[in-house]
Amino acid sequence: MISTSAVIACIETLLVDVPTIRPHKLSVATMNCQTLVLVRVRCSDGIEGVGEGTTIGGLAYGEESPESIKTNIDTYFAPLLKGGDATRPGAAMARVRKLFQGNRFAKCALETALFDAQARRLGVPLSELFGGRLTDAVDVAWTLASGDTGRDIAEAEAMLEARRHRAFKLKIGSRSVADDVAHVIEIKRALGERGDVRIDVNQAWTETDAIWAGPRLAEAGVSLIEQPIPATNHAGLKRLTQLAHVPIMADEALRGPVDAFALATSRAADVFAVKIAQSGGLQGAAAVASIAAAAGIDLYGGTMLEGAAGTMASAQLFSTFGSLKWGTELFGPLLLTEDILVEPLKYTDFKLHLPTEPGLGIAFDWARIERMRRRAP
Ligand code: MUC
Ligand code: MG
Repeated sequence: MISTSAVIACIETLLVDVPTIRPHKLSVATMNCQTLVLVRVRCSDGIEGVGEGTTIGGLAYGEESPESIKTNIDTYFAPLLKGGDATRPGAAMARVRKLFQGNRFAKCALETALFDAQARRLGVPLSELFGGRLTDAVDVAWTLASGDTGRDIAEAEAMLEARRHRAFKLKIGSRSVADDVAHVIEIKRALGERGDVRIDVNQAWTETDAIWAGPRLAEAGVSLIEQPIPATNHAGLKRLTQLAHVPIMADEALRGPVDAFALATSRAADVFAVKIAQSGGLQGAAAVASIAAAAGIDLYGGTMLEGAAGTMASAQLFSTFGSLKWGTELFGPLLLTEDILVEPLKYTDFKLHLPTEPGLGIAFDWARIERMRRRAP
């Protein structure tokens, strides 16, 4: 019997700035720090839920910043939901979506916290509210993004040795196409069959850049090309997909079910990088996955380099997908110098292991988070 007696008592948002273990270079930004946006929902029955709405490089990657996520939850979403039924996260989010446009990351953070609380209330892992998990562990790729070929090779070797990762995504797009392709080929040559090498261009190429690079990357054994050209150029993505040199993955072009439907209808990608934040939350990401499955498009479990909360929320959902052919990149917490959990997430044998405890299944070290959180100026 579902309890109907709990109401949402309080919604708190926190910004937590955490340095990265090394500079993380994308074509759009170099990250030396990640700002986690945590949402804490407290309910009248004493149950709490936590969500995360983290993005990359302030406003460099998307149209929401950590500060806008916090402000819009505090100013608009929280007052709407306070005092409402905590046992119906779907209904609460339907109200939010009806009244407020956009803000997918903010909605994802809030939705995750509400579902985490409800799953804890019911005593089941979050995955069980989304159809039930098919697996207790998901494959995890690592991103090589130091900007230095030798350092990237050494980093990949260390990951293989530690049995932590064997799939590597290389961030390129900030140098000339020829230099970037040479960098990728050198890394793939060094790793050989021991490492699966993929690239993420973060929209930096023109279509002709991508046409030039495709056969060279195929020849070198690169397995996947992620978002080579601007997100809005669906027709170009489709043309590159049809060239069929290396499978093409949509990332920034995929901002939820509507984009997924459009991309699937025109078969503009071979693979979808499904992200809970980009999809506007867990329900949106589940819909993206269903559209991909219906269209015969492969799935990859993406990240916005979230900390433990967003990473585990993603893992809980991805564990329910019928097929996750390209694994995930849920390594966000490993890129950070500080942990915010009582017990860190478990990464072994190239996988992230899912807990079996209720909700997200993780315990936050609130005293530590309180010390680390950003204070108002
Ligand atoms: C992206 O574009 O995929 C995911 C992994 C990583 O290194 O960057 C992110 C964003
Ligand atoms: Mg990407």
